[in-house]
Amino acid sequence: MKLKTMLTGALAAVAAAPAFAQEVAQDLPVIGAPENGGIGFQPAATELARDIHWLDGMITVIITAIVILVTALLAFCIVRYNRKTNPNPGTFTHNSPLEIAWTVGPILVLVFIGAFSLPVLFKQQEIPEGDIYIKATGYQWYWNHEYIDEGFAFDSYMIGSPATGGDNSYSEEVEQQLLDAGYEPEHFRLATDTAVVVPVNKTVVIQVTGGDVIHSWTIPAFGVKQDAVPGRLAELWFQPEQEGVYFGQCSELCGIAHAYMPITVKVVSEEEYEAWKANMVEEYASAPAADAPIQVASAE
Ligand SMILES: [Cu+2]
Repeated sequence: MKLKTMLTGALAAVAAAPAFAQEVAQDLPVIGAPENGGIGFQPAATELARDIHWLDGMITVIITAIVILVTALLAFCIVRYNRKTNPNPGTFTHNSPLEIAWTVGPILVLVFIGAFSLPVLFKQQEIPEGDIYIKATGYQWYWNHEYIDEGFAFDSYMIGSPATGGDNSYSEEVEQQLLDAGYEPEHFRLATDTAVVVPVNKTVVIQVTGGDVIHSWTIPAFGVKQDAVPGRLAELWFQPEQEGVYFGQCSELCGIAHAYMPITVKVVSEEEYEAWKANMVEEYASAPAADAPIQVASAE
C-alpha cells in the first residue's frame, strides 16, 4: 500500500511537472499584444472589437468638431468683443433663440451618439448561447480557468512569477522559459505558463468572478473587459476570428502583484483545440468520485 501511495504521489508529481507542456502549435502569430509607444488600439479580432473601434472613430470626429467649434467661438469673442474693439458692452441678459439652440444642439448630439453606442453596448452585454463556457476566477495573483463542461481547470501564472520559479523580475532564466514556451522576451509580463485555448470562430462565454478581491479579466483585441467581483458571476463573450496569441492583463488594481497576473489566450483550429482538450482532460481533470483516493485508503 505504501508503495502504491508512493507511486500515486510520483505519478501526481509527474503529472503536475510539465506546466509548460501545452500541446498547441507554438508557431501561432502573436496578434493581441501592446506595442512600445503605441497609442492606438490593438488589432480587432472580434466583431465586438471592430464595433468599438468604429464607435471610437466616429465619436472622435464629433469631439474634434465640437472642440474646433468652441475654440473658434472663443477666439471670435476674444477678438471681436475685447475692451479695445468693443468699449461699450451690451447690457442684455437673455437671448431665448440662442438658449434654445445651445440646449437642443447638445441633446441632438447626445441622442445621435447614443443611437450608435447603445447597440454596441447591448451586443456586448447580451450573452449569446456559447459553444464553450469557461469560468475565470481571479486570485492574488493569478487566474484560474475552469472549462465547465469539459470538467477540467488549471491555474494560469505569469511566466517569471514565484509560482514558475521566478520573482516577478526579468532574468535569463525567465527569458529561457519564455522561449521554451514559444514566446518572445518582450512577452514578459504578458505570457502565462498555461494559456486559455479556444477554437477559432466559436462563441466563447467567460464567467468572471473573484476569489479574494476584485480583479478584472480582459483581452483588448477581443473588445472585452469584465470586473471579477467576489460573490458575483458576471459574463462576457467573444467569437475570435483569427488564429493567434492574444494577451491581456488584470485590469483592476488588486494588490502588490497586480501587474504580474496576465491573461494569455490562444486561438487555434478546431482540431488543435480538440487535441489540446483531450490532453488537458488527462492532465488536469479531477478523477471521477468513484475511483478517487478512497480506493487507496481501503486497500490497507
Ligand atoms: Cu489585478
